[in-house]
Amino acid sequence: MAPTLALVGATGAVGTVMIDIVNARESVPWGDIRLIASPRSAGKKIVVRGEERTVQALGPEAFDGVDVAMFDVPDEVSAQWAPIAAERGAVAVDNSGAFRMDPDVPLVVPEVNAGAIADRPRGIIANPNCTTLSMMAALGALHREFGLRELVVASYQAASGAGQAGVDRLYAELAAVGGKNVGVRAGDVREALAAAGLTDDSPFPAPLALNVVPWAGSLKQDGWASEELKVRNESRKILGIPDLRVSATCVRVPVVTTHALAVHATFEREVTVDGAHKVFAAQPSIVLQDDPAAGVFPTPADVVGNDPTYVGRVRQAVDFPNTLDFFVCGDNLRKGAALNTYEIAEVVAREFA
Ligand code: 2RA
Repeated sequence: MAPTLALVGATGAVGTVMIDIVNARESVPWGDIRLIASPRSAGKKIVVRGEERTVQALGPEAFDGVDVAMFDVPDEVSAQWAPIAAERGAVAVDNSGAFRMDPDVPLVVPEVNAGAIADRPRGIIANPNCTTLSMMAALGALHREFGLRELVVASYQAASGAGQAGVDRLYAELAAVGGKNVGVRAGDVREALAAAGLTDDSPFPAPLALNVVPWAGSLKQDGWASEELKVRNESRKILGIPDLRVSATCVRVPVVTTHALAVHATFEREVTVDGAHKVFAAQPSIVLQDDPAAGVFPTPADVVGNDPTYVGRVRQAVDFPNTLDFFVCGDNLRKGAALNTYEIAEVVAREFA
């Protein structure tokens, strides 16, 4: 029988993208599709694959008869409810940070480590953080061919990584600084925001309009930001390289959606730009845009709304043997969140065929 899918967090920002993805699929492997959200959103009607469905309130019974439950909810909601879904017989595919580093929960990017899905003692599969995910298709493909040894990355993260509040804040700040002679004197951006009344709490620790902010996430030990440690720990787990040397600097930029990363990756074996191009070209989920002489390289403004990982600016590092530098862009709400979660669910659905 075709499995039943539940979407928990159906009315949230990522849940909404998830529904778009389900609606855009040519065909789906699901029998029933159930929408679940907080009691506040229960009763809302949403059309999924041509059929109007009523959002159910999150509760233990909502998982009865569910085979695969995708969670797009805050960490604490997943931490409480994904185990309940699993106890009730569903495979929980979770897009929060609650289980990513749990040794009994696989952390999966299907084109990199789909095999890990089978080993899920808790009945839960985790989806990586969007920053890690945005580069993982490219890194996984290169690792298979050349053996990754060291990774140094700088991220350029979009405002929507901080949720709708991040997007709203960026637009408000852009409106406050737009069309004026701002950004020419230290402090004048802050003054323009204050003049526009933007003195309330921002999701960002400094102005984002006309600026870049070297901070994403929360403060962890020794001055590291949580996002930077996620890049390190999640890359190690997904790639199956527990001693991978990783150093990351995460930066927020005034982009609405689509994370970008500058990657400096060192390999066991000799690498060439041609060899890397061939590897990228062979990976269906990667689009290679690498012709700088013609002005061809990926940028968030051209990538947003698309599913693949876009790769360009591939160079052989001049002073570092076996090392490539390249630039990747990935829509943090699609492959970085909803799409990868859904792709994991599709792999699990094959178990029911
Ligand atoms: C961010 N990666 O961009 C985070 C969201 N999970 O803030």
